[in-house]
Amino acid sequence: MGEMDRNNKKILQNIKMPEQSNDYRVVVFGAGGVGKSSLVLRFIKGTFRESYIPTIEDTYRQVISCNKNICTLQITDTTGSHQFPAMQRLSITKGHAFILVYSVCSKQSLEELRPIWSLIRELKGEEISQIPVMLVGNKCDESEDLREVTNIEGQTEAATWGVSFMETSAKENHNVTELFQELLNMEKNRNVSLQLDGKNKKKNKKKMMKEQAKEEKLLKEKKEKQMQREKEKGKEKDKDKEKQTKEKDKGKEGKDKAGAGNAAQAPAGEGSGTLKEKCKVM
Ligand SMILES: Nc1nc2c(ncn2[C@@H]2O[C@H](COP(=O)(O)OP(=O)(O)O)[C@@H](O)[C@H]2O)c(=O)[nH]1
Ligand SMILES: [Mg+2]
Repeated sequence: MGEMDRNNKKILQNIKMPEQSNDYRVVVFGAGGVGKSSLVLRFIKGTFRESYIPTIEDTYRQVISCNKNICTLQITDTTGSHQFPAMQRLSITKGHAFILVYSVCSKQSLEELRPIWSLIRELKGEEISQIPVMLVGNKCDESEDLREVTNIEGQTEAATWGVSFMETSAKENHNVTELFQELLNMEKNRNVSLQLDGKNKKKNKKKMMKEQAKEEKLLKEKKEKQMQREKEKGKEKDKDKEKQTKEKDKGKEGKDKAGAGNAAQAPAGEGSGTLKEKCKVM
């Protein structure tokens, strides 16, 4: 049993490892309509759209450098305040850095960030002082008479929270790359940067893509193998049942054969036992 548990642990670790070691996860929070998706899309794709399409939850990936290696910057664009609480907590727990967006044209959108900030502090505990957080006032391109939050008010709020502050415009592409670069600069536990090592940029990116494809393939293969084993286990059982019923019908001699049947099943049984456990763990 102990051996089996250890094996299961090993398998699970192998499956999860690539994601944990290579990802830097940034989560974007803020009320609906403040421009979260616009900021992310501007940064990732360089595009902007005037229309408002509510987001469920999207994750975008970009290759960045991390301790002189390459890793994936994973940006999660959340739904805003209507996010499911469990999903919100999970995003926070898994997040390495946070962008809290309000619209400078809506005081309420700044106020709506407060409970999210409290939750981040609560879930991160003491670790919070090490975590990059940026309060962002978006739509700074809008005319002064539409403004409800001044730059100073935003700065003051950020200072009270003990986080960094920036005003942006996804529309006019103002401070967007800077926002993400600043956030990464704040990370003290590893050296993360949007700039890939100049010379090796293309090579690195290719290598990264290759590695990711390889990891994905491996994961897929593992899952397929697991499914295959499950299937075989099912077949073995059916066969065994068939055998047993046949042998029972045969009578006396049948008992020995049923015994042999069980013995033959043993190795497969061990394998499928492991799988059963694995399913439970997962
Ligand atoms: N003026 C202006 N409008 C913006 C800006 N960013 C987003 N918007 C608009 O605000 C609306 C909501 O944007 P969206 O990114 O979908 O908000 P989300 O709900 O926070 O993801 C859209 O109509 C955008 O075109 C900006 O920087 N300036
Ligand atoms: Mg959105």
